Amino acid sequence: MNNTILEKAKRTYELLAADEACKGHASQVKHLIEKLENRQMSVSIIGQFKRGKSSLSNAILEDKIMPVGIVPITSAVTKVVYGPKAAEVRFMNGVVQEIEFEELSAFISEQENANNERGVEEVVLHCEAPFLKDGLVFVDTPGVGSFHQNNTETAYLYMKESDAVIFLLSVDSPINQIEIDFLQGTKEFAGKFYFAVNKVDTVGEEDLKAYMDYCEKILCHLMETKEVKLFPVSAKFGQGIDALKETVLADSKRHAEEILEESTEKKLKDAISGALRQLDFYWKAMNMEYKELDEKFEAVNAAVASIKAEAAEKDFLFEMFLNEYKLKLSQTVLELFGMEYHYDIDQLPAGIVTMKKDDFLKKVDDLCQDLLDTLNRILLYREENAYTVVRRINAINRLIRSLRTIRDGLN
Ligand SMILES: Nc1nc2c(ncn2[C@@H]2O[C@H](COP(=O)(O)OP(=O)(O)OP(=O)(O)O)[C@@H](O)[C@H]2O)c(=O)[nH]1
Ligand SMILES: [Mg+2]
Repeated sequence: MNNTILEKAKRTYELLAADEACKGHASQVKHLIEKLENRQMSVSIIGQFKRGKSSLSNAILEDKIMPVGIVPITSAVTKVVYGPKAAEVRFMNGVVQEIEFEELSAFISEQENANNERGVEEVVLHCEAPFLKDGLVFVDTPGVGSFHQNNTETAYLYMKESDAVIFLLSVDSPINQIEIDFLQGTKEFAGKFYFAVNKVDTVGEEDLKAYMDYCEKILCHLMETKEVKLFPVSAKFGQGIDALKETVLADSKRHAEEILEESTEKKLKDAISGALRQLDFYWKAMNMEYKELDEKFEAVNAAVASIKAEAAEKDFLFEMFLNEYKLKLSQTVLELFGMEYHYDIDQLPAGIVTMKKDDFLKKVDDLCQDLLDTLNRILLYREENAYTVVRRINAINRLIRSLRTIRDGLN
């Protein structure tokens, strides 16, 4: 294997992991390294709402597992992996719940889980589709551009994770600005693109040709290439599905490494830029006037006190509340300092995982104290020792320089 990207990712990880201010970015890069080492490639279907993404997912997987419909449907990222049929919902608060396939709509459809009020992070399905047999992870995503802003935001957030993507258009509408913007965003992260045009069963040959020629020209321009292959398909009637599947599978066998390296390189660049932004906010926070910093620390202390008070009042002590407190505290730090504060969110089985009051309160205390100690340490709050301050400033400057050097060496 060409080790360059892997080595750069490892070097970046070492640098980030060594600095408490960059824990979240370190964990992002660690995930990239694991994916590259395990050659874990994903293929996601993305595009505007109602292009037929979920229908195409079902056609590719040869199983009607995704809910489809005439109104905006998919509201959560749905990953599919090879294995005996099973479905699990992963919630933002770390809870993982096994569900029956018949219950899927209740979690991933806009109608039954409007605005994602149930707090679904993602759904993972297992099925024995031949397409997945060699370890590909297949992903259906919410469509962009509908009235439901939450779906667009979820799709945009997920875009950062995609390796290979099938960008789905549909003959009932020529490519529009919403699709162009989304495609351009995805270009920053994905290592490979396939373009498919759905619903070809609804037009005659001549119209289809006109549509394909038109979209091809625009896509060549957007992708900055001379040639773009467009797969005409009908998810509803199975037309063209085999050609698309075979191409994706052949590439995933022969070129997985290249695709993953390309996507890792793009994602690494993004992670480093994120870490540099984080350090910039951190720098600003460190240089705040004492008065301003005092006010911010007071606000953090108030958030901590309110969480402790809330915890003390609880009658039922579910472990998932601890994750919810972590998310709340991270949000507070983000709002006050512009910085990300990373907590590991523990995965929990569904059902009622209760705790003893003493244990619960001790854990709440620990996670609050952890935040206060780290913030004090990294922001050198009220630090009087000039040597400590100079050493910290030098360390950050060194880190910034090293990260910039790695980033400048990436394509
Ligand atoms: N005629 C025809 N209709 C299709 C085809 N594929 C999907 N549809 C219809 O298009 C509508 C949307 O399909 P979905 O698969 O739910 O579309 P989606 O892109 O997943 O939609 P969102 O999840 O809301 O973004 C449904 O009414 C499907 O029956 C096709 O190949 N031909
Ligand atoms: Mg859908």
